[in-house]
Amino acid sequence: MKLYTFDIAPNPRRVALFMQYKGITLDTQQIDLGKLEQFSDSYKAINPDCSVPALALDSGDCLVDVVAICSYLEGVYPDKPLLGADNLERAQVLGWMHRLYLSGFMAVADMLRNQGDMFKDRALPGPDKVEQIPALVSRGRDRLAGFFRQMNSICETRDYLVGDSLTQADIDLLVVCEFAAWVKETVPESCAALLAHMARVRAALPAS
Ligand SMILES: N[C@@H](CCC(=O)N[C@@H](CS)C(=O)NCC(=O)O)C(=O)O
Repeated sequence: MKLYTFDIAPNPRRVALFMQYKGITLDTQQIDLGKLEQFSDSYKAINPDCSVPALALDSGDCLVDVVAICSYLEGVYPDKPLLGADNLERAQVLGWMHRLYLSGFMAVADMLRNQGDMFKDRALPGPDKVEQIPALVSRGRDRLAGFFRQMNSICETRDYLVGDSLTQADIDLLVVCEFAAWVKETVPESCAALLAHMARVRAALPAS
């Protein structure tokens, strides 16, 4: 199998940290989003969604969503589980990954992509033109502030989002909080429990 990725981008980073924690190494190719390589004919043939990450399997199938890639890799590399210890925890981790993507990643992405020339006509990833809506920048900022507050309240009640050890939900929360720096936002000092959670996750990850 082969992983197509772009290390500095947030969704690829979710997979990179998953692999780093579990000690997985894969044949990997960087698709440079800065050079718009995701729109090349050769990459479109691999992932018509023109996004990274993508995991091309030896069967000829290709997985193009972080949730699907992590789920597949967890099956192949079950040691040091990151998707929960049992069926219920797995459902909870997948639920969190979905929720963090919708309410956290999308809030930052709305701020990032609905202003400036770099994302002109690319307000959403994908092969189709999508016009920017400048009002989504301030809405994204408000959503992100609410997201930080809500996640802080949750982190006040537990060390890890699911169960009593690290899961991909915790890694995703760290990545989205760090992604906020792309729009010059940071977790505020008032969100002490969320900041402590970030430190806990960083400490649990092996050095890259
Ligand atoms: N469905 C994908 C979304 C991945 C995604 O949005 N990736 C971004 C990088 S973080 C991308 O490839 N963007 C391409 C672009 O901006 O044109 C997933 O959940 O993994």
